[in-house]
Amino acid sequence: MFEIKNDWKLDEIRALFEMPFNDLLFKAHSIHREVFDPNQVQVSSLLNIKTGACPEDCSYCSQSSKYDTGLERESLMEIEQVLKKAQIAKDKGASRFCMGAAWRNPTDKSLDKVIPMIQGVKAMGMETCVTLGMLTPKQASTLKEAGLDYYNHNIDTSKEHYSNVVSTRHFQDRLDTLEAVKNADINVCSGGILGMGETEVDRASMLQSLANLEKHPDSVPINLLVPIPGTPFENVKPPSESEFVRTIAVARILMPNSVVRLSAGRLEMGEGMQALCFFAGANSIFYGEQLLTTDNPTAANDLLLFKRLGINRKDNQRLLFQDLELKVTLTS
Ligand code: SAM
Ligand code: DTB
Ligand code: SF4
Repeated sequence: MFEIKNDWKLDEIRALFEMPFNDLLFKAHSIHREVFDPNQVQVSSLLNIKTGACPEDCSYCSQSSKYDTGLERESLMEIEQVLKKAQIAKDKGASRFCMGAAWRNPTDKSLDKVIPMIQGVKAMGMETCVTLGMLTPKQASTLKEAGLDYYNHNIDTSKEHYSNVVSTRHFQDRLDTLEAVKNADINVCSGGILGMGETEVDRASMLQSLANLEKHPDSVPINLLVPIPGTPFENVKPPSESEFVRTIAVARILMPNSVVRLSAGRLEMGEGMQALCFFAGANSIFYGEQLLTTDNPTAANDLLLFKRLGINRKDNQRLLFQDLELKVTLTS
């Protein structure tokens, strides 16, 4: 464990962003090694259990009803189908299964349908995570009673840039849900997206909001925007590779005990960039061919990446990967 600080000043964080790249990475990696095994990366798989027709207007999202993204709407999946997908993810080596729904917030009736999914996935021996939109404190307690391990709810960007990204809710709404999740004693997973026209100061401010929460999120996903045709952000200029890696490094320094997830956007990242992100302190990925509605690297490619980088060779996930490693070796 590392000393936790949650009174970070914006200037202190900006100063980290402005450090020479090598110094910043060295600092982040040194902290990373003190807390975590630097060659271990946690793997989570994602499943969208309800697709599209979302009333929110998040400018990055394929599932908002406000934009014509060509996405086919699907109502809540049946539990049998969900558990089948979860078993596939488990067989491929995922240790956590995260279910997402395109809701502004779940109704109590829909939450009742998600609960057996959580229980079913847990019974398979995987950790569970759901991302269902805004929650009331009572709904958060219901999820806790169902045995939920993690709730994902991203703040997405800085409080200053938030209204340029979403107009149908406020930054404070996100913080309120995070508070409800924390109070229900569910592990918090919260992070953001880079590549939505934000400045470096916005990135610093977003990380400041996460790092100054009363308790740091257990898990911090850093997504690179996957540009979706038909959304307002389809043509926004992405950050440079070093800007992205810097954000991972600063997240690691500010939140030393949190797992930092290199999340959406990995299809656009080469082996070298992902390796730098792992060096800078990322120690989790989304694993499996699909994110929610867009593609992710194949499990076989990720296993090859891990093999080349010597990741997960020493821990017990090696057992889970053994079969697939063999397949990769035979087919590559
Ligand atoms: N509706 C719920 C919500 O918004 O909290 C849960 C699902 S939502 C799709 C989960 C998260 O996925 C968003 O908060 C955002 O951070 C991320 N996300 C969505 N679309 C993305 C995109 N095109 N590129 C990168 N990340 C994206
Ligand atoms: C997170 O931070 N990233 C994931 C998960 N939490 C739910 C979602 C990424 C979505 C990428 C775009 C898509 O596939 O629709
Ligand atoms: Fe809806 Fe979530 Fe997409 Fe926003 S990010 S439009 S809330 S599914």
